[in-house]
Amino acid sequence: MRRLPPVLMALTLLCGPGAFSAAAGADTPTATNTAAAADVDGVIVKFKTTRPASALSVSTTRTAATATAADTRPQRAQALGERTGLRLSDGAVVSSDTQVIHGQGQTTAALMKTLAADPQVEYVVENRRRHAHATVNDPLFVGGPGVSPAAGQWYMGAPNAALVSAINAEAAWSTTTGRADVVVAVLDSGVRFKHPDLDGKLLPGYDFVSTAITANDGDGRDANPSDPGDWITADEVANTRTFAPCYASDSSWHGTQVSALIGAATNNAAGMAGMGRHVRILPVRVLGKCGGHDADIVAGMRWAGGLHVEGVPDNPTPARILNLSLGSVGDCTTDDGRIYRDAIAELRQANVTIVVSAGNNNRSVHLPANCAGVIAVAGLRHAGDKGGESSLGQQVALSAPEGNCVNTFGECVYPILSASNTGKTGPQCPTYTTGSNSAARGTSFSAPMVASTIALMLSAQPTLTPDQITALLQSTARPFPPPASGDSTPMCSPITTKEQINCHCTTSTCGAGMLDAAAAVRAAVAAGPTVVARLVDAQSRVPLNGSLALSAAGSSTTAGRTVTGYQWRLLDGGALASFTGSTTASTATLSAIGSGLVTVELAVTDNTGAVGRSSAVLRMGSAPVAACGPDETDAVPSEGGGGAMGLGWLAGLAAVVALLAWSRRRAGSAAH
Ligand SMILES: [Ca+2]
Ligand SMILES: [Ca+2]
Repeated sequence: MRRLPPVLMALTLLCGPGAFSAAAGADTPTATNTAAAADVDGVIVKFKTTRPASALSVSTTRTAATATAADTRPQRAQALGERTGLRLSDGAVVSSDTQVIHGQGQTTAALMKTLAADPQVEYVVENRRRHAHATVNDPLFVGGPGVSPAAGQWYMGAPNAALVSAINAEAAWSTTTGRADVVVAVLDSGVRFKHPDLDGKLLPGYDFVSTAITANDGDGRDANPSDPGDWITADEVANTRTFAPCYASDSSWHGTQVSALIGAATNNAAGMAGMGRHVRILPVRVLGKCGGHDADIVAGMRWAGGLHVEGVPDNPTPARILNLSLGSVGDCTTDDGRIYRDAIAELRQANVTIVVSAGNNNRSVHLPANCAGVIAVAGLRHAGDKGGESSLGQQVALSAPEGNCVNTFGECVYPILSASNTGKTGPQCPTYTTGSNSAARGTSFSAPMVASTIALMLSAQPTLTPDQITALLQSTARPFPPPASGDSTPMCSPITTKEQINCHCTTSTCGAGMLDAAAAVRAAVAAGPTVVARLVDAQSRVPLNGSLALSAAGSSTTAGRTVTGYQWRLLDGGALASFTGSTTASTATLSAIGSGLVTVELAVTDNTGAVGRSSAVLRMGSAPVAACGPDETDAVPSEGGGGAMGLGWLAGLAAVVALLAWSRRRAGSAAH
């Protein structure tokens, strides 16, 4: 087994100490090649079989130390001890001629040496402890002592009595780990491209914020959706009319947090895991300082889904899923919602599924989450009741964790851990939100859990329509837990004009139930004949000149059919990696011959000729270098979307004019 790199080796960060303290010291227990004494439990002895097993020197007289009424193990220790002069006892049986032997009063090495010299012994090896392989090796996924929050990414695991609302994403990965050609657009504040858990996972995207004062990047629309920060000073609130509706605040890095929940590099032995694993993120910047405006949000939605927006180059990588963790008060059925209604109808026609967070005002669902045709997501506490912030009402489709603290002081116990940046104004160091001063909570984080699940569903069953997806998510959602006896927390009320902080969810206030990603993905597979190609990557980064074992284990086809063929190929990055050996078997070996990203595809064929595909973006060679500090050049990836910079300024100017003509008031949509 190749030694796994230390947790932080992949994070070549130019940050001061402390920025990644959450991950420090959390190494994987399987990483060492030499077992500590505590990990060795006796030695395994293979006895020679030149004579029948019954003729081996097996004592029928049990020693006092080992004999019990139920002990039917072969009793070899006594005779072996008599021959070697050691005090030995019998242990677990491996086979008819192989058994654990425990020794007393000598080291394991001395015991092995003595026993190996016995004429009836073929060989002796340590009986070492092994550990279950984590499905992914990202240290923050697991959490534990020294990690903040200690619960790690609790919201993605299997639900249990304590973590009732966990979404079962880990189990969904046994069906699919996502396809690189399934794109989720994140309509948000932009993103930090060079965060080590996002580097390479992001498509170029676009900046749709049309006013420079909101955009905070010196111009209007342009081809760079990187997030320059959205901080607001007290002076700006007091003296700048645009910012009067907002509070003074540090930069939120909201889009980075939402993006990483969906698509953080996973199984790279660093940082966090992303729910969509191999799916790609399309960052569409629509929010800046003090939120964003309807015109920019709707233009960004239309563009993200592949529709044409005047003055902007068409999107070369349209998204099947839009995630909007934003909104504000308003009713979609009135004139407030008209522009959203029109865009939603167009996007649904284009087979685009739209996920929107319900809002954080603990009253009625925000706009655009209350528009028909979108999937509105409310927020749950870890225990399955409604989170304090979450809005609620009939328009909610289903619910997912939003993070909650439990404690009223000290560490937040169950926040939503995600990627972020240490900069209070402009960007500084890549980091992760923790349970202390940056605890992330709110329905902004519930929506991407649903968006990621849809991305996995479409990875397994690409033909699903938005209505089918909604129905499958709802039919597979787990029921809200009933209140325990003596629980004084009220039931959530469908009368949403009054504040409802923490309450017990009902299907008329929090949707059909609690998101179950694994059940939803399984249901997506069952929804139609399909071949599921499951690409298993032992590790998503391959050292230069190293190799990676890939497997199609878990690939399947509809009942009654059989898988008949496999085909592995590189969709891009052919100069950086090559296959060693067969590319038509159920396993393949990929070797790194350069540094950079490659996309690997597995195609699985069944006996009817139906083909299923799965793809993964893997990093060859050196780890990404995360630049840090105000001089950071947050370069947009080169593929696609190029050549738009020159038009961006003009497009921005046109958009400002259009915005002024269209709207006489601010919509003031804010991040949830
Ligand atoms: Ca701009
Ligand atoms: Ca990671």
